[in-house]
Amino acid sequence: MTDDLYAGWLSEVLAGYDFAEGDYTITPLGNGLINRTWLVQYKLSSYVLQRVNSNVFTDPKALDQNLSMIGNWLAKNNPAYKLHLPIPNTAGLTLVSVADGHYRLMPFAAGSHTIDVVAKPEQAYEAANAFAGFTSALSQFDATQLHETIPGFHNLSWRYRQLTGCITNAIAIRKKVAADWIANAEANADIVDTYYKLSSAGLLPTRVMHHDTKISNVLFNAGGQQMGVIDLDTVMPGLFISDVGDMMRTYLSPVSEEEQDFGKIEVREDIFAAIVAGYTGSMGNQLIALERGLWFYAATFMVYMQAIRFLGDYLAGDTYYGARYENHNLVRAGNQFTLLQRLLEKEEILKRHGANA
Ligand code: GN1
Ligand code: MG
Repeated sequence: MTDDLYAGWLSEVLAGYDFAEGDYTITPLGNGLINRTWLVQYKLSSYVLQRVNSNVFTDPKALDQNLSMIGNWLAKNNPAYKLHLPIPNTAGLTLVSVADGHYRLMPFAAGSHTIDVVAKPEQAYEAANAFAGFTSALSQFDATQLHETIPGFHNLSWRYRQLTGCITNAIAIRKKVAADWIANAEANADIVDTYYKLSSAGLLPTRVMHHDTKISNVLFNAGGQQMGVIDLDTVMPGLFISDVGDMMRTYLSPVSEEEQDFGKIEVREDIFAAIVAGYTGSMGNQLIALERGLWFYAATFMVYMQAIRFLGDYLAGDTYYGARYENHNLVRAGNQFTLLQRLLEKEEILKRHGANA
């Protein structure tokens, strides 16, 4: 069945959908770091049940409101675009609160599957097409109406200040063990300066961005074509560099942020080109010249941000991401700083791929 810890809460939530106990099975799903997710099979249908991590999403109602604003707008203005939004329970609620926390139930898209690693450029192309398709479907929706579900989430100036605070407050031993990576963060802080200039100039359009574009958040059909995007909690107003950059961060290397052997980290140029082509495929006519000049920067921006988030969490005692082994978040940070290095080594050639878009 499922983690016993949650079993009682899950059946309470499902009772609100009139799912009778005994008529469904529950199995854990996915490997996200933040929310807990289960697959529910009820009679002949499948659903995704998720518990919102309210340490991270401190205002779950804001998250729920964002999705209903988007859902209502799409139903009226762009019904052909399909999103897998939470289903109302018998009381009409799409966010179900029980004593343990807040839950949502989403339909599981029939015939879909997800993948964990980008094995070939076609997959990167399809994913980029899916995320650009999402932003494009909502291009006439006023993104500034959306709540920032995590304030400052992709604000690199703020993330850098957060790191500085973590360095100041860290216990001596952790600060010492992390010294090389702290130096690395400081040595690459020009990425923060560029972000500051870009964001304060106010020339980049505010768009509806997904903010978590890892490949496991894309649905694929049996033929390998994308069927849309999932995991919508971090959908917020944002900048082009977030979604494009997070795809680069998570697709370019054949190994993930969890890899401990940094020698395996590399940047695959054909994947970079496929992300650019896939994104342009759905958003090409909407991107402004400034955005089209930022493909490479987007990659460095997101890799650097993730590196300092892991580093900051290590210094703060692993309170955000958790750690499954000693120094886990330091290893994750080192992995991302290594990926940044591999990217910077290929700056010229990658910029050429971007210029061809
Ligand atoms: C978190 O929970 P998950 O794995 O979808 C994080 C992302 C990070 C990612 C790194 C709300 O996403 O920003 O990129 O871990 N989400 C939040 O694996 O912090
Ligand atoms: Mg997520």
